[in-house]
Amino acid sequence: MLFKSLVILAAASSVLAAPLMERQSNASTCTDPDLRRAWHTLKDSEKKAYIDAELCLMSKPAAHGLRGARTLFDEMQSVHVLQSEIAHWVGQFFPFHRLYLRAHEYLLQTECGYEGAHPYWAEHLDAGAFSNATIFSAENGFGGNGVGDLLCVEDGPFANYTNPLGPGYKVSDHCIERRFADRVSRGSSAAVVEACMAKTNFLEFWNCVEMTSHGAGHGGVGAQMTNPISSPGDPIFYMHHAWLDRIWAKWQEEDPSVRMTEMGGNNRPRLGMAMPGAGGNPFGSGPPTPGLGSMEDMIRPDDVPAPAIIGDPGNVTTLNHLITMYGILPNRTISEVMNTKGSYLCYEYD
Ligand SMILES: [Cu+2]
Repeated sequence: MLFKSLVILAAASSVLAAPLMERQSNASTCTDPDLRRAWHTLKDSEKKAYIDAELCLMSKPAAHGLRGARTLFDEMQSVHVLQSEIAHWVGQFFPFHRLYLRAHEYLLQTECGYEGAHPYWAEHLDAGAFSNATIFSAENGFGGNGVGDLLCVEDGPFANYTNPLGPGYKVSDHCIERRFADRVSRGSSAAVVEACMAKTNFLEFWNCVEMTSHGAGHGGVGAQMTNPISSPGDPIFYMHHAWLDRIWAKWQEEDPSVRMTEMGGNNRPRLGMAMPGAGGNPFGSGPPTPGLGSMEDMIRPDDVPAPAIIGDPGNVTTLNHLITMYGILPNRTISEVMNTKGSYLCYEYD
């Protein structure tokens, strides 16, 4: 992608804008997909380009009027805060996060000149040893573990960021917090992923991944990442979810005639699944997170509107279900994001 962009840049600057523009749903189909690559395979210069673009989002003022957000980075987080309850333990868990990642990538590209595709964290390679993962390098990664009572990440590029959202629905300034839990991160292992990949229908596959690999990644990084509402306050969130999106894409590719249109599940979380383990780890995986408050603290403020479910009149998630990005990207139906190489999205994973 980077190479491709450079070629395009050399060819004609007016053409450069084309791949960065929001693709329209009626555009021609995807013939030259962007390649989303594993973080550890990127050159140092490519890692730096991604980190610099994320820092750029953290420096640019909010532009979409989302509550509490000061920067574009915060606004991305806010899109998750506002919809957490209808984006987890529901049918749109995978499609929502797929469009959400595209929104993040789109802002990196259009607002901050990022020319690469969204990388992912090949998390299974670090399962059981997140604290040693190179992605948390201070020099060319996301910085390391949190320190002190507040669990603040004090090394690496994001050490000085003040995040105004979270924990949960709260609007309160805090650092980016982490507390690695290597035991919990074992749940990101290749064996666990394989077990989910072997599931033969979408409902079993989705529940398997959300319960295991998804929770292990959040719990294994710890602190802010264990919060099901405000977790995108840690920029590693996007790398974790790109890995999960890759798992879904690879599963879909194993039987595309069925799995590119296979959707289902409930539109609202089953009782007890949205916020399991009140006072503990809300992803249901890993130890309680001291210093962040319990789930009881995460009272929904009156000014947060109840998330709306549009396009699905019943309680079963269908391809007509509308996913909203609060204006960062136009709303899309689930059907439009089912194929990463379709008429709307155009990328693949290595
Ligand atoms: Cu999420």
